[in-house]
Amino acid sequence: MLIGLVGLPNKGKSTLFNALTGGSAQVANYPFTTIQPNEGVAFASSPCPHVALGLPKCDPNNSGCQNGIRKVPIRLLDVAGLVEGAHEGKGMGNQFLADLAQADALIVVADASGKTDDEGNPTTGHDPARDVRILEEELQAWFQSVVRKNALKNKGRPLKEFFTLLTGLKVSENDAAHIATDLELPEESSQWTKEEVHDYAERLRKISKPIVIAANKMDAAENRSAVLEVLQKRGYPVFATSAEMALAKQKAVKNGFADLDAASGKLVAKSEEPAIQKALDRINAFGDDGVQTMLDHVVFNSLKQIVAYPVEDEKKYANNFGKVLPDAFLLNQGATGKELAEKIHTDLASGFLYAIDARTKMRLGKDTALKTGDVVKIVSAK
Ligand SMILES: Nc1nc2c(ncn2[C@@H]2O[C@H](COP(=O)(O)OP(=O)(O)O)[C@@H](O)[C@H]2O)c(=O)[nH]1
Ligand SMILES: [Mg+2]
Repeated sequence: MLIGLVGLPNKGKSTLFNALTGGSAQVANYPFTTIQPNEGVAFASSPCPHVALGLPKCDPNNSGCQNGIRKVPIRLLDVAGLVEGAHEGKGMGNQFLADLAQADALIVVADASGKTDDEGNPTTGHDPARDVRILEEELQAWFQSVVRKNALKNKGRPLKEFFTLLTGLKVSENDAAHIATDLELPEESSQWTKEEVHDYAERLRKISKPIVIAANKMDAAENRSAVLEVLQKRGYPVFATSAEMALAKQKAVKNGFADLDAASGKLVAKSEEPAIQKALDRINAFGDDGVQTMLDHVVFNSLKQIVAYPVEDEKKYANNFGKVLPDAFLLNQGATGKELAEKIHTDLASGFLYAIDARTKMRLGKDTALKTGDVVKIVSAK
């Protein structure tokens, strides 16, 4: 799972990236090993079943558990340089677009305070909807150029082969074909009109790169509800965020100035010093920084993921070494026990016999979809 942070310069992408990946060093084993310089590990959060099962604790291995919340790692990409004209190669734009092709979803970072212009220079009264529109136009132009290029390349060949060419954009051949049928496009892709290329690219973009908007720098916005309303008109989910507040909160805890009260999400001062108290009061007064809520929305709503927990010993909710709920896996909504087996190991999947719901100790039907929080024992011939 790869999520890209995109936006015009100085809107807060890197700050958001740092806020979301800050704690990543604390979790030892990620299910992926190669991490690019601008890539980090962030965490989708979901209630850990150890709480509802009344277990004293869990022993997370591929994930973390904080205050009863399971933290499932995902990859996050800070994509700088997606400026106006990027699709024509401006500012090494093509390279950034190539990085983005692998993303499953995008967070478009807008400056809700209106205090940075298109180039990232200080200003006042900048329309934050522009921050989204320019990005949208760049993404659209990029998708159009990819579609046009491959449509011409596929001249004289069956349309089926054109869909295969698009898989680099992380779109399934099924989805690519479905859109073409829906738009009633001609079989010969090199004959598609400009409008047909535009419409096809737009549908492809929306399905392969779902967007949410971070209305960032909300702490510095003058009229929060007005800004949100303007951004909501773009037609994507909008989240009021303050990456700066999120980072400040983490730093206050890390530096020993405060504890985080899990229930209220507020900082509790550990120091009597007025300057520190004042800084903490400011953070607490702002309230929810919105950053984690937004990421969870991307994973569980935009990308329709669930979290499932495989165990070998369903009576103890543990693996063979007695480790309780060691692993958490993200799966597509609708995934079955077999698909969970595929995520774990190819042997487990090829020898798959059936799955057991550890809560009920009952066999799951072959086609039964797993639910988020399910604890599952896979029974395999291998
Ligand atoms: N007030 C405020 N400033 C922010 C916030 N997020 C980022 N900034 C500031 O905006 C500037 C640009 O941030 P940066 O993350 O480097 O932007 P990028 O170019 O999009 O990566 C820096 O001075 C940040 O401190 C926020 O939530 N609130
Ligand atoms: Mg940056």
